[in-house]
Amino acid sequence: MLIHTADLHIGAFPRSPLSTAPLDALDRIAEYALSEGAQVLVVAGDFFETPRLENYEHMSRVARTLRRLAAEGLHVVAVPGSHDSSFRGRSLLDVLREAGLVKVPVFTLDQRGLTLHPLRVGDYVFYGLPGLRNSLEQTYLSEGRVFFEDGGEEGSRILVAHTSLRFAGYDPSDYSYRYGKAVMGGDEVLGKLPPVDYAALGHIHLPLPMAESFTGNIAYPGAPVGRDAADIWETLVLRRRGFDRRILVVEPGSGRAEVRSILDGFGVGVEVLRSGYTEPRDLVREAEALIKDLDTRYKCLIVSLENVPPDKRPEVEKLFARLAAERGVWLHLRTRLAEPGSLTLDLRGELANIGELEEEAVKQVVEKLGLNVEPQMLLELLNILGRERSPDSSKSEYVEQVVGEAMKILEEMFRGET
Ligand SMILES: [Mn+2]
Repeated sequence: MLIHTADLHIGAFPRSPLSTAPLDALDRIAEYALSEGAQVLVVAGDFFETPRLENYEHMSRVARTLRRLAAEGLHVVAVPGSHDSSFRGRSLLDVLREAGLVKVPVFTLDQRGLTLHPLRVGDYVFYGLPGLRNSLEQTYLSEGRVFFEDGGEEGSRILVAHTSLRFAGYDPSDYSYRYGKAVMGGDEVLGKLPPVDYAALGHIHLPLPMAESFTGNIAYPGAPVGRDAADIWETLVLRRRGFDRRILVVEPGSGRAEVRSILDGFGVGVEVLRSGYTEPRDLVREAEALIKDLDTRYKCLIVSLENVPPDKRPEVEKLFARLAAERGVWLHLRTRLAEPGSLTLDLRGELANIGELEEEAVKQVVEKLGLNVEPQMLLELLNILGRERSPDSSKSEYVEQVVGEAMKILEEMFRGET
């Protein structure tokens, strides 16, 4: 039996009260895996928030948890996601694999396409489809250029894939820009591949199908915590629908699996405050009452400032920042995205999600300004420049590293320019 999770995003919410929530979630999932007597814990991509996690305390905790699972004879199988593999395809998973703490199915890229190599673990044979930059894996899938290398292995075939698929009448790209374009439907993809008994997916942070238990051969468990305000918002929406965050317990059969959800809030409580007041103090008082009602380890408050007049916003923001700091609350203030200016971008989607929104914005800026630059490079540059300093590195180390990496990207960007 397998435990299927994905999108842990360890390292997300840096320097915020939520920064340890993904680590706690991993611990909790490990406990479930042990108590359910699972053979394998599957992490379908985005184990980490970034390819370089510089918080040693977080890394140590991950290593400790994985070592405990290894000691109990439980295997962890993971694939790189779109977040945790670098521009050059390197990932922290490489380090954990070398340390013997996770197993990563091998893939090779060549003229023919993407070839997935079998990895035998316990009763199962795993194939791993990584999330590639620019969702390149989608191209390979749609062109029918994903192959399984067949080692003649016996056992249930499990595909672990980090990609965006249309699913059970749900198109992720309709819903939010952040998932990129879903080129294909789940059935279509499975139809082009050798038969699998279960496709363990990652990338979409929402649980799909949104059912407690089902029989099927493909599913997104959804993220346990997520990585940004959009995910925290979704957690609230899930609860309003009587659902929650979850992991999946999977018993693969022949061509399909029996799947059951373990619903869990992973310690994250969320409240939303819509401002009807114009008096900042009233607003803060209302927020305090909401926070008091949260009895979870992690407290999140989303405040919509639509009704606060622009001249009062700085005061409101200051009051809320203080409140959040005092109460150890993760706070998200929602305002209008941007005032229309000379460069207007068409960024639809309900919520400002930094990751995918950034990607779309950069793409549009490059196009509208007619820049001769790969959007992906510019994004990489922005990521480097915007990186938080880890508490373990000195200011000068940090500056040296950021400048060094930024220079490398700049050199690459302007290579060939005369
Ligand atoms: Mn993710």
